[in-house]
Amino acid sequence: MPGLNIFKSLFSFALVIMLSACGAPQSEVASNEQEKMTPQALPQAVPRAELTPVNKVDITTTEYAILAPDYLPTGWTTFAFTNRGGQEHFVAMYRLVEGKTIEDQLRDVAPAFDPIMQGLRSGEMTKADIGPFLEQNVPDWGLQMTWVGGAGLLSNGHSVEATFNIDKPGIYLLECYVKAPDGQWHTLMGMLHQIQVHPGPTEQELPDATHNLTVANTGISGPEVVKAGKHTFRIDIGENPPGFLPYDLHLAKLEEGTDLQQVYFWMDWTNVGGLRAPAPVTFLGGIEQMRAGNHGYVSVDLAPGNYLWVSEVNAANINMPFVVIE
Ligand SMILES: [Cu+2]
Repeated sequence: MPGLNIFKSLFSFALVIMLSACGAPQSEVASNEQEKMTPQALPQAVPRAELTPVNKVDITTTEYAILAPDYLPTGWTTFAFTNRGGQEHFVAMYRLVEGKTIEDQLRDVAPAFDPIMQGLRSGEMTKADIGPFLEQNVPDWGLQMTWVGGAGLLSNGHSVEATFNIDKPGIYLLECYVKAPDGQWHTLMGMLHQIQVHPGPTEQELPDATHNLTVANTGISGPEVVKAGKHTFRIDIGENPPGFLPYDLHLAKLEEGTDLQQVYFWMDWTNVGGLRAPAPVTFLGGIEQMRAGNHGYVSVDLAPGNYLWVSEVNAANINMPFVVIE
């Protein structure tokens, strides 16, 4: 349903155990083909000693704020994300069209989403009305932000590291558009934060991935069993879904009796009750929306149990359960 995806984009609002865990350090020019080579054979454009470390940034969420820097350099960036709120939060990052700022977003784009949810709750609107409503009530530039990543859904009291590439200077926003228990958007309650990005390093040392995941229109490919412990998942966005909003990928801990259909329903903000706190599962982080061809990393410490990778976009199809063993 393209209209819905457009709406979403307007709502400025990722038994084979890869035990060969520690690959060689990769410069950002490393290709997938290169990754398949042995560590000894991996060509490097720049010696490791000359690579700049990934920029590590502390990000904290509360109700209702995103505590983050106001300025950052371009380049690979790790969000060391802690959720100190009581509700689920995420931190999606996108670049605005040149010349636009958080003031423009708050005045011209974000408010359009309130009447939509009110209309959906009351039954006066259906999902089919969302796209046309936004086309009439949001300027074109509101459709044209560039999603670069950020840290995925995180339950209260948890921490995670998400690494992604901020590729160009510009005005970026961090946003959480989870809904409060009363249905109000976190965005409009204070969870929109502007970051001005200036030119940074070009050759950086990227995380060593222990596992690889790829998100495509047919689903998610990756390991179905992993060992307990600290892991860094490399998440490649292989394709874009139909419509405007690219894929993201979130990690959820499944419990005995977790209703997967309920989880998939919850991932879709256009559902009344969708993305509305509290979530039906514990979220452990993830990577936020990125266009096809990009990738990011999620570093988490996993205890034995059952888990789920799931995207906000088309969650009923773009998901993959996996098991963590001793
Ligand atoms: Cu939030």
